[in-house]
Amino acid sequence: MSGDERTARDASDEVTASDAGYEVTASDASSSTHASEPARTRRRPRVRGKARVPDTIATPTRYPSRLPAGMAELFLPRDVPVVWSDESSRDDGALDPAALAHFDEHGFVSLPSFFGSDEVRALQTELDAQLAWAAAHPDDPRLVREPDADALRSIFAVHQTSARFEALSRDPRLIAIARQLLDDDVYLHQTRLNLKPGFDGKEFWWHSDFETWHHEDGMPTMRCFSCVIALSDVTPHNGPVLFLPGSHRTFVGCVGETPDENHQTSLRRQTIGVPSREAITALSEKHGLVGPTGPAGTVVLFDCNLLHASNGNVTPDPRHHLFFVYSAMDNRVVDPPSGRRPRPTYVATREPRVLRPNAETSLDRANPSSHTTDPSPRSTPRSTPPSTDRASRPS
Ligand code: 6CS
Ligand code: FE
Repeated sequence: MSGDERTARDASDEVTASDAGYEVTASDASSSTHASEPARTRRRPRVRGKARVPDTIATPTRYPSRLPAGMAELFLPRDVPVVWSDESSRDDGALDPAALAHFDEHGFVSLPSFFGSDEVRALQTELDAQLAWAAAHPDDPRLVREPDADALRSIFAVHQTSARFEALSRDPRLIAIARQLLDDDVYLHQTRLNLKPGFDGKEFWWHSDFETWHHEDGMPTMRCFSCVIALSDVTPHNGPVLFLPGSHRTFVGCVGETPDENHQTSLRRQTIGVPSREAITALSEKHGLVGPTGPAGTVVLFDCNLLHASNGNVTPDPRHHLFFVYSAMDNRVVDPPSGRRPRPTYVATREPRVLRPNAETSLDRANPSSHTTDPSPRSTPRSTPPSTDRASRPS
């Protein structure tokens, strides 16, 4: 058995960072986040060894990753809650205890037909409007294309390009769930459409979102989750998101340093910040692998550190997803641990705004939202590329 295999197989419960020469102490941990420590810290990673912080990490972090070649992959037990609120503070109308327990244990929960058929029709109409807008603005930086083709893979910051989706992100049901899971006011760290058209939709490789959001965006800790709204039926065949349930309780520190402007390639095909094949094998043997399915209107919630991936779509049927990434206000982004320039604000907001529930949801409106005004916080005209955002340049 190779050293890598041994490390990966021991992975899930014990910290193996001493091989890598790390020393992360409690005081490092608290100074690394620039945010208040979690109210209910369960267990700190016990990482011993001589301090040898690689050049890629400028600020101490309790979640080291992007490690230089030759260092060992790390497996750190989660040190913060998955469900942050206590029983008493849960909002009515949010997840029931069984759904909450499922999310806590497995790192995700599927809510079939969360949105009804009228709502789904309205969302699909809005999807079509977004695709038409994208076709008319092919150079907009919010558009991300497939790795080896010009086909559209993602549209980022749809809360800027679609008034309807922006309003949907503040649907009272979703806000109640977000507040329940995160126990705080919440903001949108990222929104996007992930398109997987029939025949042409390509895969997403295994990764933890938090690994990237921590190292490239400066998200302090795992107090964040994705809300995935199916805009088309999701079957076992057309590329459902696959999860390693339970993997959200292990942070995998990945080997491979971050290239400059990594997002320009990583959003098309991620190769940096991904666990080794040995790690994925070990974690899937330990936890199993699931791919929740359901009709359009199904909602899947998953923790920011849950390992996930999806296959390409060789079927004729599309698999289109709308993503809202909710994060706690207390978990607002800081400077990334690398000291590098953070990613553009259309990928990760740097000016969080508290989301207030929308009394009248966007779905009450009959027509797709207009693109004549951009509802982004700074009211950027839609013709202005968001790459010129102040926060996307070093300050
Ligand atoms: O890097 C990111 O932020 C994005 N990339 C992936 C593969 N998942 C999460 C997120 O959309
Ligand atoms: Fe992801």
